[in-house]
Amino acid sequence: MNGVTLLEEGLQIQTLLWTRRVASDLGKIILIYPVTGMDVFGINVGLPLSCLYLGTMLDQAGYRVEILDERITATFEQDLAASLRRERPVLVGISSITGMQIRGGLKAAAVVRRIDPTLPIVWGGVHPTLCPDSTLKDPFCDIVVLGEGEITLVELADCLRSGAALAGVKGIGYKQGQQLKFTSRRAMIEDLDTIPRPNYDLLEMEHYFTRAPSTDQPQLQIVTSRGCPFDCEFCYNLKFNDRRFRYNSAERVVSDIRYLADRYKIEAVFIEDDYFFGHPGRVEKICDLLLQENLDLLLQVPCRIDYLYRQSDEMIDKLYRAGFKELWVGVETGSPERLKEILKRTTLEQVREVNQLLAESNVYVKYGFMAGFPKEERAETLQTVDFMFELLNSNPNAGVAPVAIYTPYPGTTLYDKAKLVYGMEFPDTLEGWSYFHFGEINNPFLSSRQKKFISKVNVISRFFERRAFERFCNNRFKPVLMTLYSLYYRYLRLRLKWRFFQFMPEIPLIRFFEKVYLQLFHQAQLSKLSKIKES
Ligand code: B12
Repeated sequence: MNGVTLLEEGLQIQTLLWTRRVASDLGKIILIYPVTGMDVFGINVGLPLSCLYLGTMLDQAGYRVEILDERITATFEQDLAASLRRERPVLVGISSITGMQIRGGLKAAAVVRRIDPTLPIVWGGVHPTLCPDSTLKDPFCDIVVLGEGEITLVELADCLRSGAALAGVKGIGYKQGQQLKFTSRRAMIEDLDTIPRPNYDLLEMEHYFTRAPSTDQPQLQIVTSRGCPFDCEFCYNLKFNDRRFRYNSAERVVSDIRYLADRYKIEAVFIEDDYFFGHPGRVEKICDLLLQENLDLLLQVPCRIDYLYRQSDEMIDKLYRAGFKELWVGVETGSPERLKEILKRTTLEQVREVNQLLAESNVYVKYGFMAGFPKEERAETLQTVDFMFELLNSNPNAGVAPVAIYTPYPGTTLYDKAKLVYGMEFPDTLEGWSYFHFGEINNPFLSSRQKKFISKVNVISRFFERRAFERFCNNRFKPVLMTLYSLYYRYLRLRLKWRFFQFMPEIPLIRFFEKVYLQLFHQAQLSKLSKIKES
């Protein structure tokens, strides 16, 4: 095939596999992506990848898919009601992680029930998969899909359309009278290249451009792999992906990136994989293909420190030249003892050495920390704070995310420990879980003094990295805000030096202003959008 690169040739064959299964129209399906409770346009309102991947498969199978994303519309319930009245779908699918996103899902389900009480409501995603019983028990749930839903949802839709028995669909839970029935587990999709590239025509793409934190360049988001082989005690992967790591081929990854760059003229891509670097050979091949394709994009990607620690200077340089200029590294804690306890299987020494190395490159490395792990003492939280400043001071290209307050999410080892060892009580209903919001959970394994202290650290750590604060000040108040920042920063460094954290009246004020500022920012964007829609 003249003029077609090897890359495209291989994928042309692949694409053939993705052509529509049937010519005819099998009906409509509505997929819902509720608000997550921390949605800010341009910052983290990224593509609803779950609904996009599912929608693409359903579209291929002959269904007309409508994705309703509550984050991007001010008239969500009306839009949903109007769509239901316009045409009865085969099913309504709701995507949810644990926490506030469930609340939006329940609100949507209530609209469905009100308008069409017999219409099947299908819940899927991380939370329904990790807590299937309490999800399925909920009156606003008819069926749960466990794990990745691409194949299951198509089979389920066909089954509901034909009236066949649900028992024949693997990987679901459904109600039979008062009983909850679960079918056998569906095997995971081995070769992710068999999953079609997302059909972006299913979305109003203009809403999903976020900004690369280090450069503010417009970016879109992709995933190139699923799962992670490690067993960090705070992570969902153990249960959700069985510690398996599955991935797209290097050719497919670069072709997907190229497609986004060509079609949407983006300058950056956020790779949202849990463990992108899981297969070093694939990573190197991706770099070679990116360089060959000369895509010149900024790639933002999470990364484990031990991967970087094992790389040669040449490979770090190749990563940078290929576009991997923004790395997000979960360090988790500055306490060696806690680090061991949570089975992160990395060391602070590795972080120090890599940070030194990256200080000589232009890679922007952003470190993530949590505080409030079981048994964590104040001194250990202070070790975390000190380590954050050590990293910032020894690398001008380093950044730190605000210290997240550790929250025991379902399906994780620490969740089981919190329950069994500390007698922590967790919600046992879907509604109960909708109020399970990170950082607002009463962890019994911490003293109230420690909880107060960690909450302060969570707030003040927003000011540790100047560049990160500056990013939120791109408006006419910038000079004033940055002057206030510099003053507050000096005041904070003194408090940290003197280890004096009493009487911090500004803490609740900062929380309040931040919440209002982000909400105003988001609402302003929403109203701008609805005006554009109306025009
Ligand atoms: C992107 C992302 C976000 C974005 C979400 C918005 C967005 N889309 O941009 C933002 C930044 C808002 C976010 C925030 C947080 N996140 Co987050 N996030 C992710 C991430 C990295 C990718 C999600 C994704 O798109 N995956 C790709 C798609 C294809 O996979 P999927 O969503 O699992 O969908 C598949 C299946 O689940 C299923 N499915 C999903 N929905 C549905 C619906 C139906 C009907 C069906 C049938 C099937 C189905 O089929 C899909 C295709 O196979 C995941 C980790 C991961 N790799 O998944 C963490 C993850 C979801 N986040 C997590 C957490 C803990 C958080 C935070 C608390 C972190 C923090 N401290 O800030 C906050 C909490 C937000 C809140 N309010 O509660 C946890 C959730 C754990 C849990 N029990 O819910 C995850 C799993 C990370 C982890 N390692 O534990 N996050």
